[in-house]
Amino acid sequence: PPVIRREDYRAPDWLVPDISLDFTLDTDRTIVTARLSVTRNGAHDRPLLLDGEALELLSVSVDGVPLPRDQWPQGDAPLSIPLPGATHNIETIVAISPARNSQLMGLYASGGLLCTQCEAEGFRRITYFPDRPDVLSRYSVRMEADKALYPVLLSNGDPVESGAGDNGRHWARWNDPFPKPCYLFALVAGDLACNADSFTTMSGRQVKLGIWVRESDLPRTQHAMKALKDSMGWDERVYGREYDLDVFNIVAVADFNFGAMENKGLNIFNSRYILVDPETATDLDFDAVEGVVAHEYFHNWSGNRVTCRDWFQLSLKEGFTVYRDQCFSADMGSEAVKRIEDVRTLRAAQFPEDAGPLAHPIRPESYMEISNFYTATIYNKGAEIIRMMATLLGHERFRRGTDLYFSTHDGEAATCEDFVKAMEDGGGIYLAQFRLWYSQAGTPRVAAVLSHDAESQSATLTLSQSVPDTPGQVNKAPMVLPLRTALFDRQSGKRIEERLLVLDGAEQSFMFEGVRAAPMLSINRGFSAPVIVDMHRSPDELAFLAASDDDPFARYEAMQLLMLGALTEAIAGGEADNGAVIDAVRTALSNPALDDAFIAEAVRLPGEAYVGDQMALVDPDAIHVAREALMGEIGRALLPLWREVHARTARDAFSLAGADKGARKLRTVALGYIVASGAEDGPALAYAQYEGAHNMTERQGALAVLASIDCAERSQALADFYARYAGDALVLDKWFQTQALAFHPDTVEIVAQLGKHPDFTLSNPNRVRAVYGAFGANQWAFHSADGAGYALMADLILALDPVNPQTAARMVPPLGRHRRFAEPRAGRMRAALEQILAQSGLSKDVTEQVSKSLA
Ligand code: B3K
Ligand code: ZN
Repeated sequence: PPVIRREDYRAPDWLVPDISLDFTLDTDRTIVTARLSVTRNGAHDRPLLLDGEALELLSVSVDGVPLPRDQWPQGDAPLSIPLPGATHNIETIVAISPARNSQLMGLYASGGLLCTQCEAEGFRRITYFPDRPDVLSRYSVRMEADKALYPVLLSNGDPVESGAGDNGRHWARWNDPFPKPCYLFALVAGDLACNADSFTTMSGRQVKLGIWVRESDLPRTQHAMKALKDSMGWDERVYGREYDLDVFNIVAVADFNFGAMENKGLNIFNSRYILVDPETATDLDFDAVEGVVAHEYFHNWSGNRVTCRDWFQLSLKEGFTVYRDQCFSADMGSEAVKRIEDVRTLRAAQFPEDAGPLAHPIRPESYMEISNFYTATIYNKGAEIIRMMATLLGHERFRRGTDLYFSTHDGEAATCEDFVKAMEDGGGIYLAQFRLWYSQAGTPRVAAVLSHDAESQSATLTLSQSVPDTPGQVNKAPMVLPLRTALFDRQSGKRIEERLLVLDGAEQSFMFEGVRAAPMLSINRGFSAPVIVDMHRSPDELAFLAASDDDPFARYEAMQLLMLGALTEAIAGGEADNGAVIDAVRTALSNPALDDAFIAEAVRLPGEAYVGDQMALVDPDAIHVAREALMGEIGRALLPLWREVHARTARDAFSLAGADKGARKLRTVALGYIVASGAEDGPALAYAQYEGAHNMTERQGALAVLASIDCAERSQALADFYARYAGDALVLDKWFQTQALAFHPDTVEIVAQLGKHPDFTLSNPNRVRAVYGAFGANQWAFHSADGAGYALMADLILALDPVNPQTAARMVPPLGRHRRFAEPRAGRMRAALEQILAQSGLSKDVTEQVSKSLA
């Protein structure tokens, strides 16, 4: 496939200030008439180029004159029209088939609905158009459909007119006054019920809010509605951003490639990020709904009002919007726990990406298929880059920067450079070197050495940084790393000083005065920079920080390091000091000053994949054995305490209050330790939690614990769960996912069977992710030494590619980590990749991911 390069960007030759779209909707054959007013952009004599894909062209005319057929494009080639004047009117009529659109890009059918997904390049599957984000148009949309099948007709902007037609058909017209790129176009037609509400903006305007779902799902939309209203208020308070249309609609659909989509005034959501209630959704699901609703809403400013010039700038809207939704969720719940969760996600998804063959900077230089760049790097590392600017600037100056960014670029398609410039001009800071974060890939490593001089009563912290080589990038320059750092007195345990150190050279020393005795170091507090810190700290020191550091993230981090130390030692065959870990866990469990949610985070062992990331070469079996052993030991050593915690965290009734959510989280962690201890009543206790649960958090938590052990209760609970929730796709996803994530010795075989289950389908991305996405994240099972896991994944990718290439390509990265594993695994992973690449007719999505993974 051809490679698109950032340096090749050229402003569009033709602009399209206005477009009117007319849809005659039908699931098998929809007719789309598009009328474009086009204007020449600058002095040139190049033709108008309109992208199109999988379109059946029925007619095209220029200023009312039909274009001769010999000038029509072949296949998916663009429609090229030479034009003499400065402005022209183009009309095209095409036919498309929503029912046969299994890629879920463009206009497609999902559970009786017709809906769209256009980002990044799906609009070209609806009509001929310059499908690039820097062409902004005012849209006027008319839809006509069978009234019985599609009683509700929605599009962007405001509804303007509707009426009845012949033969049981009806129509509606919508106008969007805000010029927008075509990736923000949306349309929905279907039999939908509405949770209607309203919001009064800060200037006193009434906005009609609607969440549209199947009638039977209405009771599950309350949390999303609350999240929407909370987000609208938060963006006014924190960023001064007010909503700008009279209506804001959200539609939930079952088949969706991504989480959700921020189409102007008409967000379309994967139903899993809208539909929650305590019986069918976990607390994590509730939090995800809140976070994704906020994320899409926040895009109205960071993404829609100010959009991206080209797709290389994707992190401009995604990194910033993730940062915004992270801060929102922190404000709505526990800031400390939210930060821990976000860092865990970054380390689980982004650090491995940055260390592997698919590493790319947050502003990539090239791509074959842009869909492959909706990555943890663009999103989550992108958010960390914004967070660092906010840290360097402080709250007020950061706000001045964002105000300037929004006011300068409102209505424009902007670049990452525009954002950084606004931070400089508005915030009064010089970010020249900081810009390296946009161009250099790889996770920087910081080595820290702390020394103390008794005579001068000073401590010196020497920091050095290195940025690893990544594909196409070697010998990188030092970056700007804001490291929140504190020193603690060893005797009193008191904090001596906290400072924001900015490491911007290869090596620098920082002096602390008035330090009487050799202090303890707490560094990268709050995870102020997305880096890996290497330094030696004794188990004693870590135990102190785990118990007493006044930065909650640093406390969590010290605990993780303590546990990692014990695990690494055991994996290397040494005698680990598990006593220190056990003491630290006991201390955390018995500290009345800590809330349950934080305790649950602190006492959980690092995941197997994260342990693997610390090793030169990953040994999945040794990691699994060591981690299970440590978990068993902690379980046994503190068994009475775990039982007490498990009993103490039981609740008679359900509530979403933070304390109750924390209790539920800790309860299942405690259950895991009790079962790991080998206590005879472990499985029965787990089954009792499973059966007695009045909410999905505890029920699925118990199911997950049971899924990893061989016992009668395991099959009993799985069978019960399946029967209990038959017909509820979102809950059934949990049934699939829990088994694919389990530490059962037969997981590979179980996953193979799940892939043949009657409820498994390649046409629903949630289901594919529940089985194979989860399986790829299950290090021990996926990397089974015989290569059976790799073969299973390769077969899935090959089967899925012709159906849904975007989702197929997302399954490739776990196979690409072969450099991290020894033989025979490494060779077997490469063999699986080669087997995929040998397939003829492979999509460019999968081709790009596989060929880069093999390079
Ligand atoms: N902007 C969408 C991305 C969907 C594109 C999928 N290829 C979701 C989001 O980040 O809000
Ligand atoms: Zn987004």
